[in-house]
Amino acid sequence: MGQIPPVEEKLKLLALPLSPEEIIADYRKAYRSRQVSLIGRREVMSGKAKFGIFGDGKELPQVVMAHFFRKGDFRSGYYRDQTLMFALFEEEQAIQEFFAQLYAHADVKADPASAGRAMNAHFGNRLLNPDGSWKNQVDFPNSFSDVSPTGAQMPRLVGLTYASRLYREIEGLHQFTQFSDRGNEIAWGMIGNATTAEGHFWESLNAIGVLQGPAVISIWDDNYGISVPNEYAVTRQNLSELLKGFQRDPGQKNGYDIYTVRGWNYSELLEAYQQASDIARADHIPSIIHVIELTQPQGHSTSGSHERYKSKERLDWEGEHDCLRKFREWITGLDILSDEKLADMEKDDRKTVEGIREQAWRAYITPIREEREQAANIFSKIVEQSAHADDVERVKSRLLNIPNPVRRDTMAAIRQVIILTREEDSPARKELIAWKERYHAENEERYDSHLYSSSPEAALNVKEIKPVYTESSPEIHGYEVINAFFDIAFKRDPRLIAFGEDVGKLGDVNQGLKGLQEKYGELRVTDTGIREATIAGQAIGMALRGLVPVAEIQYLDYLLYALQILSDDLATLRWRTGGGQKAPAIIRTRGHRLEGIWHSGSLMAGIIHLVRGIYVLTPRNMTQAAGFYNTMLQSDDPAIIVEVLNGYRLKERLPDNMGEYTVPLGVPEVLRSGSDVTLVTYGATCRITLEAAEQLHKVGIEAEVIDVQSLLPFDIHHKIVESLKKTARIVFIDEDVPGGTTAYMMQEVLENGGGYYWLDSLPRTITGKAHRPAYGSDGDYWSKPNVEGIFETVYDLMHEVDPKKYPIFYR
Ligand SMILES: Cc1ncc(C[n+]2csc(CCOP(=O)(O)OP(=O)(O)O)c2C)c(N)n1
Repeated sequence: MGQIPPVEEKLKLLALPLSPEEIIADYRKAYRSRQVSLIGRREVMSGKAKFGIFGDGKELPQVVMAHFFRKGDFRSGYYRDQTLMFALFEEEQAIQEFFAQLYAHADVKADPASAGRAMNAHFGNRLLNPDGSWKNQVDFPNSFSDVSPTGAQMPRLVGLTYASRLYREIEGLHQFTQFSDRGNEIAWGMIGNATTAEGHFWESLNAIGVLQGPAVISIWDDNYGISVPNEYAVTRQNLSELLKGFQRDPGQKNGYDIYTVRGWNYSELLEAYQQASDIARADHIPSIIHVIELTQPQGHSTSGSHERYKSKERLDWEGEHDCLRKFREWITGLDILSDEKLADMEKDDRKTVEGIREQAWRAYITPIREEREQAANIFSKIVEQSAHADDVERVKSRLLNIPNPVRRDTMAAIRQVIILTREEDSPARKELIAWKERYHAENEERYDSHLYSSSPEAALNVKEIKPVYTESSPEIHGYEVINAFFDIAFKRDPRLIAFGEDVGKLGDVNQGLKGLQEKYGELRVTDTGIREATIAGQAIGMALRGLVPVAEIQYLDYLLYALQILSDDLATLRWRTGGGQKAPAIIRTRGHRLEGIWHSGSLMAGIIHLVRGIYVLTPRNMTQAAGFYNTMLQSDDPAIIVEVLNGYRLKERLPDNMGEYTVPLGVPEVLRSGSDVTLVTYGATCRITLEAAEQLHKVGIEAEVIDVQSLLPFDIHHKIVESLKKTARIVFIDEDVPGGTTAYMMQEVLENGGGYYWLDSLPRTITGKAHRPAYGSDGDYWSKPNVEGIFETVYDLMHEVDPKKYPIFYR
């Protein structure tokens, strides 16, 4: 096909790097992708899938990009990238997987990107073996798992691209050939025009520009973000103009190359992508390709039609500039292939896509129908043995009449039958209950697994090694303890990279990394700009590429800037991919009490409730902190470690086995024993609670003080309940808001641990105030828990128990 010499001549004149066959193959890929969009939309409209969002109108730049995307490269994109994904991977399989996800096929083999957990068009390939270990990333194109918050793909792009630079420039990393071929990998970012109004976009662009990683960032500009045109989103309505400040000077390395190309123009696209990727790969110079004049033939998604907000003129323009139509005209115009031949191919291709879709549907619906059948068969047996035969029969026929059942239908019907026959005890009913239990467990596994690692490297599998002290163990400052640990950690693992604000030259604001940049180099202990979201993203991207990042957020209060990324991207990663991807990043920060509204926060409830999937560790001192770092560095789970801000200048004894000892997760420590009341706390309040316990002792009250140590996970062996069995009274203490982490701890102990059973008094909480902590020592005293307040609350509690023995003397 298309072997006519004049065509090749024409292509030569156009300086195109592709043969006629390759061009036709591109067209067919784009065409098949369009069919996926059209057929996919139909599936939603007919009720077989719940929601659909497709890549129509963006096909051409993506088939072009695929020519330059190599094995080992990374994609960090969004829901419009279906054509790229079909082009990068085995196409039939990729299309089948696309439909499987559209139907929410909850099987990792059918939907390897998300095992039925994510909405359609949330792409990502499996980077892990079934046992949770890494695959060889250099053996295939890599796609980071997508998330729905638009723009959230950008912060991690910082880390994906920066990893290439580190793999190239740090000699100690050259041995990790499973992850990188000396940093030759490009990180490809994709973003919609409207999403460029997000702060994440600009922050990431700036960070990548500073770090100079090999990123090629494509902006798919179709002039709209759902219904909102660029005039409401982009200053002067022209992104290319806005981006000019990022443009590198001729001959200089610093900055970006910027291309503006029309999304329907094949040769323009080829030239831009070839140039951008060549330069990025060879010289680590990033580029932005602003792809303009794109369209959205079916509108934004299946949730509404674009006729509501686009004018007739715009719709006509979109019809004429549809990239597929333009590409076809270009092919026929150059006589690469005739209109008739293309039409024949299109017919075949449409049939092919329909066939793949049908296979995906069968694979999805068949087991669900079979399970329904099995349940219905047991219902039939129950009918023969039940006094409620008619009712059960009705439930059964209603279930069997649902045209496209889901598992919920079967489960709900089973539960109805169990209720209907509650007074009966037939063998068939027993069989149904056993079947239900199994079915429930299977479905729990389908949707609940992989929140944390279950691999041999899971943090919970790291063996506890206790710190060892001898008479010669020196007493040193807390910051020196942390420093001693990191020195050992950097020496033993070349993959360890620490970065953050004031981390490099200064060695962090509290000196925990003091002197380590000089020792291990600027690339391993590195300063960054003030950009918490992309510090988090940088850690995520680096961790996904096999590095071991310790990303520092200077103060806990500023974690809020990074929290969205940590919550949406890092915390969900392993779960949303059904165990297909992981990013074992460590987020290091410091908090609780010091001075001032934004340096004393202890926003722990906000954090723990938003980052399930990341462990949250709250060491009370630097010895415990170092032990936690050591545990996490041996694991493949991510963690946030909150050091105690006012602990760096306090003296601690340096364990003799620094670098060896570990602190286990989810294991509280009893800091003081007592028999009257259990005081449960963590972090900075450990010290003041211990002081209060000493004062209570002086008035005859023996308090048991327990440091929970890690909030996620929380007391996995229910050690606190053991204390409660002894004391029958419990108080939860922290610096968070009322009803914050103390309420969480109470629920963990009383509900999950069954502690309510042992209570003889009302459980209490002692917390910070609902407002932020005020500045100064008095501000602190009246905003946060203090020794005297803890004393009085505990004394009140004991007074209720025995007013004669504990008379009130302070009111
Ligand atoms: C952070 C965030 N805000 C809002 C939304 C809802 N939303 C989904 S897509 C979209 C429009 C995105 O437009 P654009 O970036 O131009 O990409 P396009 O869909 O046009 O490819 C919006 C507002 C979202 N998913 N995430």
